[in-house]
Amino acid sequence: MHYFRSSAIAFSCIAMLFFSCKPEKEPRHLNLPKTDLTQADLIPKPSTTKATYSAFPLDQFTTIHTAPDSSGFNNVALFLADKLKDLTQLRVPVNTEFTNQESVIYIHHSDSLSKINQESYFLKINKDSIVLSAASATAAFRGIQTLRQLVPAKASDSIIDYPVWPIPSGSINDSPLFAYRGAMLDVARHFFNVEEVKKYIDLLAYYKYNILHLHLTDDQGWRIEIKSWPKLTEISGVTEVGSEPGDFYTQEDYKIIVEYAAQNHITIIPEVDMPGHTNAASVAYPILNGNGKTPKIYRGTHVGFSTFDTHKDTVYTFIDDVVREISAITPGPYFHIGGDESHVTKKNDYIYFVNKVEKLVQRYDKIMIGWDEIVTADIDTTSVAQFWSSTDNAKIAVAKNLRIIMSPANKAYLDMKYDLESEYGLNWAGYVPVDTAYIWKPESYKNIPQENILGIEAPLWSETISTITELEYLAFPRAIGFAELNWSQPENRDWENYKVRLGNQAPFLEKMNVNYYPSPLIEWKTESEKPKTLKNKSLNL
Ligand code: TNX
Repeated sequence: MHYFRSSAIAFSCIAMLFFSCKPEKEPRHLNLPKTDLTQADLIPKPSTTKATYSAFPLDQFTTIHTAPDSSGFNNVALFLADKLKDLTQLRVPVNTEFTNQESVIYIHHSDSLSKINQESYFLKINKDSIVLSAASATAAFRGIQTLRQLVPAKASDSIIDYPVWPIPSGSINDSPLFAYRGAMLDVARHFFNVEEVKKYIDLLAYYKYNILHLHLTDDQGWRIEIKSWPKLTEISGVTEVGSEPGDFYTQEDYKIIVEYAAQNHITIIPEVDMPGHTNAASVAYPILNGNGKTPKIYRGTHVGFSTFDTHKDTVYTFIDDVVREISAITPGPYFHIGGDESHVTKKNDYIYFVNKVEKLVQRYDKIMIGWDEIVTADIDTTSVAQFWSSTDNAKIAVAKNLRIIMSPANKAYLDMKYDLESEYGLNWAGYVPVDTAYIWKPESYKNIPQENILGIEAPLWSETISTITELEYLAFPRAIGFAELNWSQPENRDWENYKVRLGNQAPFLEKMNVNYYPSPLIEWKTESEKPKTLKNKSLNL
């Protein structure tokens, strides 16, 4: 039985002539299931959710529209249409002239929401429309992720002869707790190519991350083309930990990553680690070296043996060129200078170095970020400290009223093993099972005042991983928990409740072909009844 009138279709299509059109449907009372929006498996959990227990029928009649004057919203709508196609095979038209009044997803800018927070959105799901009001295009993008998570995996059994995906009705009011919701990927110890980074971005965006920090240089390799110092990648772009060759990003590759991240409303932060962790740079240009030894290619995993010569003018000319070239292709506001584990740099030299490099970073209009050791220098209050291990440094950062990124290794390091069984990872900061990664309060950790905290960043160091499959094993599911700690209000976070929602992410993760660690703490709702098996891959260390 068909629910549309052929005459109406013909009339509408002729009237619209050049515009793509969809057959109009008659008002119908579909036999859709009762729903409860408050029980949806949303991660991160939204600020407030109210249910109205019916459903919006996502089907072949659905169209997406954006307010004509909302810049950037059209792209968000196209993104949504693309994801709905992946989920349902439906081709949902965006901003076509023909509007089916019965099944519209309408996305628009709201002035009142932009007064609350630039990422605030309000999602109202009715029986015949979905209205997404958003503070900005970025806020709309975050709201779209919520909507994606509400589309059921399977179409509903209904009395009609075409598939319908019932979206639970009600309203969601949502804003992030932290403005900075980050992940870090070490592409220096092992290289991950553009396609692999894009896949990581896809997954991060789905959980409302907005920062991806790339650790681009270290003792074992230099991963970003610098045109004025070509040997960096010619010599040190091709080595990494273990016996396999490394690789690097040309500036064009890097721009592709930056652009792809921007489409996902994610900012890329480049890191050039210095004055320590610089063996690869010194192998390419020995004049930079300051540890008194002849620099040699290094494929091991020890840290703390390398340093730049902090008193040479050439070193600062070099850094100026590097910061200038990378900043020119980095639209985001930050430049990360590393600054960690400079064990063979004298204390005063370290301070002198960080002070000088901060000025270089500022010359190129970037805000400096550094690992927590940088607080021992005389840094500006505009600079940002990334807390990873030293509580003393965290105290200094607070005393200096710096903004702080929270990456405590014993909670937020994605490269720590989950448990004794973990195939990959390190354990110098302890084991970090899925519950330990989730059950802590970033907003009140180590007495750091919430006002100083920008948000959590979860670093994934790559000494023990060399493939995307291994990356996924360490990052997932823990990265999903950090997404919730970063976004959701503390009163909305609860391990028992989170655990269930996490288990229900399995169909999504499987559809995305993510090799997540099937932690025994979680009841995974896999599509197939088969237990999830791990893909083994030996490391060439
Ligand atoms: C410490 S965290 C490091 C990295 C290692 C990591 C391994 C930090 C700022 N430095 O060089 O890769 O531990 O977990």
